[in-house]
Amino acid sequence: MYLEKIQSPADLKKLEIRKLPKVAEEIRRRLIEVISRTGGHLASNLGMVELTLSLHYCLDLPEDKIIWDVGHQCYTHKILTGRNEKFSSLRQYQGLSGFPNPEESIYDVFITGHSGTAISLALGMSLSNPHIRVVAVIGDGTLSNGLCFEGLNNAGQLNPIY
Ligand SMILES: Cc1ncc(C[n+]2csc(CCOP(=O)(O)OP(=O)(O)O)c2C)c(N)n1
Repeated sequence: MYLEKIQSPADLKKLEIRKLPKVAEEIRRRLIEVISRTGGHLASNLGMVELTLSLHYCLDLPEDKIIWDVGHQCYTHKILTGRNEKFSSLRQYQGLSGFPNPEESIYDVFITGHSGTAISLALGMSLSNPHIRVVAVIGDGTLSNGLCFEGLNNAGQLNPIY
């Protein structure tokens, strides 16, 4: 089992890329095992496994930031950032939140739950610190949100990539 050895993104980066499909498989099993008991966003998280693995493999968290837009797609992120063991308490009393929460982990940047704010948020963070990489993760459902278009327009004009 790879998951038992991954307590932080640094542990993930020690693995060769060819091992990542096996990690993805283990994460999917864990998601199904826990969510079938606790409830939660199953499909959104099953769809986010490879993307999250890639982001954690390429970025350097917690210096770099990932902003989860609706927030409910962050379960793989939780599993990879030292919360796998506690993941069985997802959405239970005193357990892990179903959303990102900075009080829960240094790898969570903001509490998100309403959709549409990620792009503007990522843009602001990127402008305030040009030395880090900030990624906004948003779904197709959210992208038609007016706030997203405002964020994209701003990003196009302010051009945060130096
Ligand atoms: C401002 C706002 N409006 C409506 C909702 C209700 N809502 C929760 S999830 C969701 C759809 C999100 O779809 P998508 O961004 O594609 O993410 P997915 O669930 O597919 O991962 C909506 C409309 C919300 N969270 N915030």
